[in-house]
Amino acid sequence: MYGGGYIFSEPTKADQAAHVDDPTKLAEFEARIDRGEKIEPHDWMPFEYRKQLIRLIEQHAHSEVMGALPEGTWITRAPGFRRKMILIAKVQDEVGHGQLLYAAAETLGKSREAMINDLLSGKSKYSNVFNYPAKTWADVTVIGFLIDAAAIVNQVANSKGSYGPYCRALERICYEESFHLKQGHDAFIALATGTKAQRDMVQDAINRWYKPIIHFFGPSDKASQHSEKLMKWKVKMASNDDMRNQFLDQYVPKVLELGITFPDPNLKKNADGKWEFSDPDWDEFKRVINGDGPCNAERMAVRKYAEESNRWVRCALMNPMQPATLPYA
Ligand code: FAQ
Repeated sequence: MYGGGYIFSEPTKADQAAHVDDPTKLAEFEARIDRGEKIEPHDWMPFEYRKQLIRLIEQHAHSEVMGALPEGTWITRAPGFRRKMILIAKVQDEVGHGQLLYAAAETLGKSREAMINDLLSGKSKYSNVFNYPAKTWADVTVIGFLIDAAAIVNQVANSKGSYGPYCRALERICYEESFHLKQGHDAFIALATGTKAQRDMVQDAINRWYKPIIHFFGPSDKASQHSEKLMKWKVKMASNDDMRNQFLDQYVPKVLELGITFPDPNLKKNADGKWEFSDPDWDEFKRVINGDGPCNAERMAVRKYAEESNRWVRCALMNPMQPATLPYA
């Protein structure tokens, strides 16, 4: 069912270290990547390429599903019927993105169940930003505007990458994220041009979200563990620092033009066109991505509750006596 017949079972560290790819196949594979060809699930691929793709796509899928939670809590409290309908549609889209991405990761041979288990056990990560609280409606506008914008910068770049199923999923996701970004910008503008209380609320939200957004693109290029390999194999099409810089370039002016400021006196563009900012506290980033952020426990508890209370639905769908009901990816 998965990975064109290939079933990925995570090898031990010793086996991984001992694994050597066939050098001829590796050279052919790298030549295909250099020519800009797409790699498809039935194609030969290096062990490490498969493993890295599973890690990255799986984390991305978890991020979409966990990312629905901070905004989801605001559906009942959205200001007005129109905003409520839009938010319901957006949250539903995010979960749909999770579905698309789990399906893309499944083509590499890891089952969805194994991925969900790894999320729930804390083995697999998800984006840092979803471990912060959405305290006010302004937080929802910051997520819809700036987190979606950050996600688009990353996803548009990576949709030009080398693995076919991931790129196709990203293309579709980007269309929907563009709508999310527009609605987020609209809601953000409504507050930023509103009453003093609304402006204060949006400024407070920006003050709290600034650092997590800087963290969103990952550690600096010097500290990034996976970038070199992922960029060589065209899984990542831009480095963490380049994506962060592109985001700041596009969106800092859009916030400043509304009279909202950033809580960092050192945020500025230098003569080379690169953004500079204060040390964003990478220790906090590490704590958050390793399970010790302000909302990690709450988010995981909600996910575990959903997993357990809906198990009967999956069991009914996955009855082994009725293989035709399996969800073909
Ligand atoms: N959060 O070596 P690098 C969204 C980890 S979707 C948590 O630089 P890499 C939609 C990294 O995993 C948002 N962990 O890693 C939405 C690694 O740990 P590991 C998600 C992070 O992979 C919007 C370690 O640090 N998008 O928002 C983060 O080369 C609104 C070392 O880092 C994607 O997942 C982080 N921010 O580059 C939904 C896109 N950054 O695994 C709802 C695909 C780094 O060795 C509402 N992913 N880490 O234990 C990517 O492009 C890459 O994975 C990066 C990180 C760029 C995120």
